[in-house]
Amino acid sequence: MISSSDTGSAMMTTAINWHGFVKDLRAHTQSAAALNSVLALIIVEVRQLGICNSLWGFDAGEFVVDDVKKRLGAMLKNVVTAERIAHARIAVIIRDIAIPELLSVSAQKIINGLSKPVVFRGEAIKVDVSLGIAIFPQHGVSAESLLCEAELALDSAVSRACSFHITDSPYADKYSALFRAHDNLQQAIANENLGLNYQPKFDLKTRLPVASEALMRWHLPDGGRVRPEEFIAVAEASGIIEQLTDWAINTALREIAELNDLNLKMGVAVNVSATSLYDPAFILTVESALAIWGVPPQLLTLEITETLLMQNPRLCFAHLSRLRDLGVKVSIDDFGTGFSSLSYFKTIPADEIKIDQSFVKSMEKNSDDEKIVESIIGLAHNFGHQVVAEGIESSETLHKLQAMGCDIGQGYFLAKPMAMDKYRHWLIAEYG
Ligand code: G
Ligand code: G
Ligand code: MN
Repeated sequence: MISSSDTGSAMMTTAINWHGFVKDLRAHTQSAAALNSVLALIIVEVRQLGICNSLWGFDAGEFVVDDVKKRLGAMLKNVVTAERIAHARIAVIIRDIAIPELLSVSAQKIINGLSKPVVFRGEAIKVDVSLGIAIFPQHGVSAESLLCEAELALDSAVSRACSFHITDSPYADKYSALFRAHDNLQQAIANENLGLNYQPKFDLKTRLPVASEALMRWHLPDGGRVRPEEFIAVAEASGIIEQLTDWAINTALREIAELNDLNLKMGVAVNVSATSLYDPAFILTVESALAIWGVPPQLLTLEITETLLMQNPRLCFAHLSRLRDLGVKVSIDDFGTGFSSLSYFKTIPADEIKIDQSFVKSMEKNSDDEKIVESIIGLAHNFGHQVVAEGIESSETLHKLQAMGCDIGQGYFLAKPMAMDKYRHWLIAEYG
């Protein structure tokens, strides 16, 4: 039997109305476009709703969401819609924004207004929120791109532990256009719009190239090229990163196998995003790619960024160990930026440490950075890892690194990234 108070709180439930909200947002962006006015989309996330549910029950969680929604509707003038769009998220549309620069003041007002505890059955429940904000037309001209912007801004607020974030660039519009232009990734690959550039890595004792790092490029029809740091995040968010990583590994191994056939036996390093590494199927992808292209596993290095590794070290370490069991080498990229503790360092299943280029580039000017580089080299050697310095831009830096006993070097001073044709010719001309 349902008690009367249960019935009362069940009625408090605010249904998730994503479709209704998107329809509203479309209508409001269209009228704002017609009236030449500015509107703001704010996504409010109620933090720790799960904890609230566990402590006080689901009724309490629902009550909190409903209360936040009501308060949001009443708090600011010009709020045209406040809808629950996900379990812990409420989206608000504010129209006729006269001075977009003042939105941060509105955001602060919302945060203050929501900081007063919600009282549920005599309990004062403290509400903690994060806000993601995007502005029409500045950050997106469609409802979808605006939503994407606001969601990204919210993620960014949450990951930086800030209470709110206003998106700073029209990122989604640019990339949704990019993705639309190519229909899907398969087509981009089939049309050979993706390519790898190879940047040599040199043995610093012999100055001979020992391997290269494969760096992905997206070639646009207008001749422009997009660098991975600009599209990897989008690929991760849209779920096509596995295909991209798969493509990068297979392409790199195919091209390296062709070099092997020419007696140019060179290793290759492929950058792998942590999202791909988390996937247990990734190990199988690597194993089958090695078999397909007939490349000995020792010639493949996988570079994983230290920061990403430290977000879930247990899972990453387990998968990296299995990759090393295949005979593949593991390199910790951008080392020095991820604050791994020494207790982690001793257990990292790695063959190679790549010192982040920011330290290497400023070695000449900054003696602290020089000390950091020297310390990393010593630390890595003590744990039996090979050390790579990336971002070598001058002969002074090169000589210092050689004197410090750094094993491998990479950088514009030694060689820039090259397309495969150029890389092959370069290898033949210099070392063939
Ligand atoms: O290639 P630069 O030339 O712009 O590379 C920028 C960043 O993108 C680097 O941090 C590099 O590690 C990363 N990167 C390059 N190619 C790939 C790739 O194939 N996959 C992933 N996940 N990252 C890549
Ligand atoms: O994060 P990752 O180490 O994978 O980044 C490699 C990136 O560094 C690529 O974008 C590559 O083009 C770039 N790079 C390589 N050598 C140098 C260098 O000497 N100077 C600068 N500025 N960038 C470099
Ligand atoms: Mn790298």
